[in-house]
Amino acid sequence: MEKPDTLFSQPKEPDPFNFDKKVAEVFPDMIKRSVPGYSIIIQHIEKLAAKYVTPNSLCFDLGCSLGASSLAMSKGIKQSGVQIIGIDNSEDMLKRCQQHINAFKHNIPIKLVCNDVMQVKISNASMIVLNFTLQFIPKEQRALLLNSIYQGMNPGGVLVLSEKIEFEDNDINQLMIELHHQFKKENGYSDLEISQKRNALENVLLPDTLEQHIQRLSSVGFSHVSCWLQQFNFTSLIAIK
Ligand code: GEK
Repeated sequence: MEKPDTLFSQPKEPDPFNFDKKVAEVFPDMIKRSVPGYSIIIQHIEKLAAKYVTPNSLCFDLGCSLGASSLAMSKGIKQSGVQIIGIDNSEDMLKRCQQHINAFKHNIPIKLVCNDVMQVKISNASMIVLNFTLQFIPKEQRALLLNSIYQGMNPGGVLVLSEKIEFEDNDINQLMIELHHQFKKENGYSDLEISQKRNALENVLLPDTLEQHIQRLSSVGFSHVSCWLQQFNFTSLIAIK
């Protein structure tokens, strides 16, 4: 039974959001109730792994949290000689991730590394997942990270990039925020929880627009780029080298 997320249910001092032990404990419940489309994205990471992962290559899960995307890739991979590398800079998340990986049956080896994704050397990759991680990287470093992903990827490799987005049109932006908050309320979060979490994420999670993502992916060199899923202000893109 998943531990329910009640981290923002009581009034508290505003503190920037941090991926600490308390967040790690409730993370599966938190992400499902907060991120529209999350479960569909995880299901399709499995399907994309089945299609794109090639023999004797590496798969990277950058900002792996508790390993949901790594486990999805491992379920989908049909090829031999493949290794999955999960990277996260939160020790608390990775400790719990290791417990998840040990608890779930998986045929493909998954190695976990505690590091900043900006420091990771990527090579021989046929699939890379950035599932709601780029939004936490300083904006001026995002093109650098995508460039190192592109350079370390084999031709024909796939990147799945999922993000919270903002909209240039103010009315649409407001509407999407409202629809997202309604989604959270329907999932049992109170107005207090929604507003305290929103304050904690201010200046920590910095969204780009969909157009900025597409432009950045194209300018680092990806040949085929498209959004394949969007619900309100949450989206997932696919980029093929
Ligand atoms: C999933 N992908 O379940 N280096 C390494 N890790 C980082 C960095 C960084 N610079 N910045 C943030 N993180 C997962 C969900 S959660 C998304 C990803 C969310 C890590 C951070 O510690 C956290 O575990 C993860 O990125 C973001 O498919 O909570 O909205």
